[in-house]
Amino acid sequence: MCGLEIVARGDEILRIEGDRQDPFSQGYICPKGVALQDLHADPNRLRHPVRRTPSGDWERISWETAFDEVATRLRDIQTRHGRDAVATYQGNPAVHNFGTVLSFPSFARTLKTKNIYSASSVDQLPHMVAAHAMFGHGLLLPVPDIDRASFFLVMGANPVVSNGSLMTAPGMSRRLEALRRRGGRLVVIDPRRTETAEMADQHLFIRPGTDAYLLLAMLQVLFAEGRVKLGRLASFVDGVEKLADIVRDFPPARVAAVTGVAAPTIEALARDFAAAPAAVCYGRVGLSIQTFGTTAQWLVNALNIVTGNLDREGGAMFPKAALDPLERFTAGHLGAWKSRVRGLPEFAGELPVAALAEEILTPGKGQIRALVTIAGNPVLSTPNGKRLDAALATLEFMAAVDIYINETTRHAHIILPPTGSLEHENYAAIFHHLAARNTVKYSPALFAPAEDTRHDWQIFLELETRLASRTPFEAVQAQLRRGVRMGLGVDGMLDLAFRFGPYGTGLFGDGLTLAKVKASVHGVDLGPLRPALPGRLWTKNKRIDLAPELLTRDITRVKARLAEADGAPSNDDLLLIGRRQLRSNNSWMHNSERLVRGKARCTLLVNPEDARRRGVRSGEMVKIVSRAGEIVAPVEISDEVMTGVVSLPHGWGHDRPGIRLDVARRYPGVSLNDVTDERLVDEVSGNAALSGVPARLERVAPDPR
Ligand SMILES: Nc1nc2c(c(=O)[nH]1)N[C@H]1C(S)=C(S)[C@@H](COP(=O)(O)OP(=O)(O)OC[C@H]3O[C@@H](n4cnc5c(=O)[nH]c(N)nc54)[C@H](O)[C@@H]3O)O[C@H]1N2
Ligand SMILES: Nc1nc2c(c(=O)[nH]1)N[C@H]1C(S)=C(S)[C@@H](COP(=O)(O)OP(=O)(O)OC[C@H]3O[C@@H](n4cnc5c(=O)[nH]c(N)nc54)[C@H](O)[C@@H]3O)O[C@H]1N2
Ligand SMILES: [Mo]
Repeated sequence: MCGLEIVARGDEILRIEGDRQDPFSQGYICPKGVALQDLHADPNRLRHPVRRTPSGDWERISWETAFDEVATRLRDIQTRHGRDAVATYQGNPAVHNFGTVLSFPSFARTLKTKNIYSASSVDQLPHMVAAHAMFGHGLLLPVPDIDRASFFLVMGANPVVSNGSLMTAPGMSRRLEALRRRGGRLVVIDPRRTETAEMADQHLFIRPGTDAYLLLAMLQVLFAEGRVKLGRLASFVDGVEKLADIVRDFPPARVAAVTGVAAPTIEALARDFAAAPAAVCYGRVGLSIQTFGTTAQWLVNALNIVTGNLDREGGAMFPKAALDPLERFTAGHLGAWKSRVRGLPEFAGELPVAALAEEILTPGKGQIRALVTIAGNPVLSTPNGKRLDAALATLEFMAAVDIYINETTRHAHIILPPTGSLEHENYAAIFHHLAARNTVKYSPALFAPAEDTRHDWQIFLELETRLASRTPFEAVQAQLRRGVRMGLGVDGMLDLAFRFGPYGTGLFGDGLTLAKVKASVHGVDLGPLRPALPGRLWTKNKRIDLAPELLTRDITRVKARLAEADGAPSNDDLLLIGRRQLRSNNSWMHNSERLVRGKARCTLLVNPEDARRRGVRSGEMVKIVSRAGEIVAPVEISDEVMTGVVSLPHGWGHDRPGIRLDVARRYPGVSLNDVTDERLVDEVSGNAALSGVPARLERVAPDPR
């Protein structure tokens, strides 16, 4: 979503800079944008399908052979073991790839399997479950109107580094500086004093996993002191009394010990938030990847609603993108079926990835025997990755649609590599829908695709066509569908989406078309976010439920845990959290020298007091031990983390045999997800609780060498 100006000669990129004329990003660029040139030129990037040989080498095969073999193997396994024996896992870059967004769903439907997984359940699933329960659609996600807010309460997010997530807004530091310049206030609640916290008026440490308590207490203060003011929302919000009832049991004094935030601080925060002309509470990954993920996201919405800040300028608003994903994707349903082994609920047709390894390893009807991964690296990105790593090695068949042979795809029998991101057109369908300003932008392919290569969407279409052709009649149908989609291409489909979208006027008229968007190379500004409720709600009665049964049920668990915390003897466990770094992108941009060089970054942050108590020193190697496993990492002593908390970035651990990442393997680090625990989940959604994992430190005897 950052406009880029790329200067190239032939196939060589000379320079990448931020596009100053982009109406949204206004010249902002981050190091990962610059590193696109390394991806483009990376000799490790696959350009042709490869098949693993019995000796563990890789041989090049033709696309036709690759498509035929993958389809035949998948279909054969489904014939022998049932439909659910084939699983798919879709990773994060899939959502950034318009071709995949368009074509993956029908490919997955063709498989007719219940075993559909994605990175959603190590990320934003709790947001979606809360949005579905309250607003009627899992993708109706409120976005902070950051450019007009006067009070920005950030919980479990570090937008200065992550650049904003479910809040697309390039140039976050600039936007936060502007907020403070206009007299606004920034408060950050995080177990680590982050880069965002450094810019804030106030930073509060919070014990990992306890945000629900803090939010309940803030709500309690607002109700008790008569500060609840829904304003125009009152006419379409239900459940205010029910919420008032629930929060009564959580006065600040009751939650101070468990959260680590003093009662008067909670009271003042609640009052200031309610008094601000336009305030917005924003809770992101740190709130979702914890055991109370969905409850926390529900309460964030509730706080915005009872202070009248939902759908208000400067509050939490709903963008209007040129292509509306709400129209295109399912609104969602929760728990229509459960995972076979542990009974975790599906949401919108997907099962939580925390269950993937056990579904592969546990024998019985419905056991997963084959897997297709798409733009994902679950060995490094999902809980207890080591166990999944072992599970993948037992599969009868695995295929990967990916550009690298990495920790996950090394288990594949066949890898189908798509073109690089500069070799196809780009439209950020999902991210315009989550943006802090309405804009539309299309980027044409900069380079012609290398010879004999395929785009992601073409790969799915080819596989789908083969899989859908069970009978001669179905084969004809599938070929026809393929013909239409090949003919339209991504451009054709996008043009139709614009014409029939919120800014279009159909086939005729002077509404938005792809041609118009293409003509504005820097992007088209469609203006600031505008109030959209109740019209945009997807609930049947066009009303918001502030206290839906699905969510309020979890309060029982919240209370039980609070009572447990009261009685628990203190032990020596620390709580392990992650952290993101500017020159990193989950697990997969570590093969760019410019992003990984310098001081080793995969260090364990330990508070000075915890370090002293355990006698560990800076630079020393320590073993981090959890229920799921153990890893060894160097200590970095820092009061950036609160006492009782340690932090390690995720996405590292490039020392596994068989990967083809020449740069990354020189900066391996260790994988945080070898110690995160697949058994720790947010019970409402099944999202992995990757943050706040109990762990202890052990000193490692000095290496005799
Ligand atoms: N402990 C801990 N774990 C976490 C997190 C955390 O905060 N803490 N964060 C979680 C979050 S939010 C996420 S989103 C997940 C990410 O988890 P994943 O999506 O599983 O992992 P990525 O590292 O994003 O891997 C992306 C893969 O896509 C490939 N790729 C890149 N571009 C393309 C493309 O255009 N097409 C195709 N087909 N492939 C491509 C890359 O080679 C790489 O293999 O990690 C999660 N894991
Ligand atoms: N540079 C860079 N940018 C990225 C990515 C990347 O890997 N690198 N990944 C992208 C992706 S896939 C995503 S989803 C977004 C995520 O975007 P963000 O949500 O902004 O990502 P994080 O930096 O992981 O921020 C999570 C914060 O939650 C804190 N935290 C952990 N546990 C708790 C808790 O229990 N309570 C509270 N209150 N805080 C807690 C952590 O200390 C951390 O500061 O970033 C995206 N942008
Ligand atoms: Mo993510």
